[in-house]
Amino acid sequence: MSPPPAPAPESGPDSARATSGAVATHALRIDAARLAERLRELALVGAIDGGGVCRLALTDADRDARDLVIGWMRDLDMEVRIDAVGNVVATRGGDPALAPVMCGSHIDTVRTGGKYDGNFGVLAGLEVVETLAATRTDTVRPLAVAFFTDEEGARFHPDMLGSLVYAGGMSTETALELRGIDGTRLGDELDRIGYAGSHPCPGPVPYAFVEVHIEQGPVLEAAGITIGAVTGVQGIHWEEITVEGRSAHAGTTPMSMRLDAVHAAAALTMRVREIVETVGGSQVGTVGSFDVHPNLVNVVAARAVITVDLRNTDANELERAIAELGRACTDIERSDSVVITRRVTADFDPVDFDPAMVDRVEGVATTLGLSVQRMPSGAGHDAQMLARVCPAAMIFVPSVAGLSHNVAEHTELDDLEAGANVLLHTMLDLANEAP
Ligand code: HGY
Ligand code: MN
Ligand code: MN
Repeated sequence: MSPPPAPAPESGPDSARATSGAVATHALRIDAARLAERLRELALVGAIDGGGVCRLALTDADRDARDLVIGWMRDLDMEVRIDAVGNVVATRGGDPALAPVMCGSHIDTVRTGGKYDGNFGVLAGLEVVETLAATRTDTVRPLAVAFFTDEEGARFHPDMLGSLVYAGGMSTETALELRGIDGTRLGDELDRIGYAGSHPCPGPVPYAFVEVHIEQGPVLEAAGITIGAVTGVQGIHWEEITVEGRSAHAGTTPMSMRLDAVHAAAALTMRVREIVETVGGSQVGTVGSFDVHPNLVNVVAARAVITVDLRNTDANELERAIAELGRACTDIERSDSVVITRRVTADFDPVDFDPAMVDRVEGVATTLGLSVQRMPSGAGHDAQMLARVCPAAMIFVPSVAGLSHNVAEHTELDDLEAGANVLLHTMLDLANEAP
C-alpha cells in the first residue's frame, strides 16, 4: 500500500516555517526502508530462535542494544543524556530554552520478545529526526527521542520502571535497591553495564510526549483499521505470592499429612481464572511464573512462588479482583494448611490520555488519509508514566494475529510506515506550536 497523498498545504503562521526546509512540512514522509533496516539490525541484538529477541533489562544484550541505538542518535548529531536509572534521552534542534516534544518507548524485551514491542517506538522517533535532518527542517521546540529502562518489568518489577522514576513516581534510591527475579540488585546491574548516568531523576518535563507502539492485541487487525488513537491504559496490579508448605516423601507421606505447596499454588492459579470470570468486563488475570522448591519428582513441594498479573480498565473493578484474590488466599491457607505471603510489586491505576492529544492523533491520521479508531491500551506503556507530568498520547498500529510477547510478533511494514508518519506529523504540529 503506497503512502497516502500529502494533505492539503498548510495555511497560517507555520506555512512560512513549513518551507524553511527543502520540503514543505505537510509533504514530509518517513523512509520506510531505512526504518525497516534499523529494526532488522536492532533485532540481531539478543536474537533468539523463531525470529524473536531476548533482551531483559540491564543484561549484556540490553547494554549492546543501548550502545547501538545511542550510536545512531549520535550519528544524527543528537545530544544524548543518560540519567541515574539509565534512561536515555537524545535531543535535536529547536530553541533550547523551550521544553522538547518527546517521543520514545523501550528497547528491553521479555524472554520471548518480538522485534517491534518498544523498539518500533524508539526507532520511529529516530526516523522522524532523520527525515527532518535530511530535509533541513527545523522546529520551534526541540525534538527528543527517549528509551526508558526496564519498561517490561520482567526482570525488575514493576514494569515501566524507568519512566516511573523519570516522572517522579519512584525515587532513584528505591529503584536502585530493587531486586530482580534473579536476585541481582538493579543499581549493581546498571553499574555493571555502564549505564548509571549522571543526570538526576525526575527528568526535565517535556512539552508533550507521544509514543507509537504496536497494539499487541487483535483489535485493529480485526477491524481492518490502520491506526489506533489510544485513549488510555488499563490499571495494572502485580503480586508475587509465596506459598510455604512442608517438604515430605512423595511415597511414604499419607495425603492427609501433606502440606503441599504446589497443590495450594495450583488451586490459587485456578482461582485467578475464576476471579476473572466473576468480575467480568475487561478483567484479565495471568499467572505467568510458577517456581517450585525443591522441584523434584519424589518430594512434596516445600515452597511455591507464583506471580499474579491482574488488569482492568475500571479502577473499582480492579480493586474488586484484588479483594477476591485475598479471599482466595485465605481459603487456600485454611484448606491446605499452608502459609501464604503476598508482595505487591506493581500497582498502577488506569490512565486517561489528554483528550486534546487523542484528538490530535486522530486528526493527523485522518489528514494523512489513514483509517483510525479510538481504543484503550491493554498493555502498560511509558506514555502512561509521562502522562503524570505532561500531555501524552499513543499511536497504535496493528499486530498480526494480535500476537506479542511472542517471537512470532509481526506488524506489516506498511502499517509501521503509517504509524511513523502519524508520529512525524503529530510531533511536527506540537513542536511548531507558538510558544
Ligand atoms: O506489562 C506490560 O503491559 C508491558 O509489556 N510492560
Ligand atoms: Mn512495550
Ligand atoms: Mn512488552
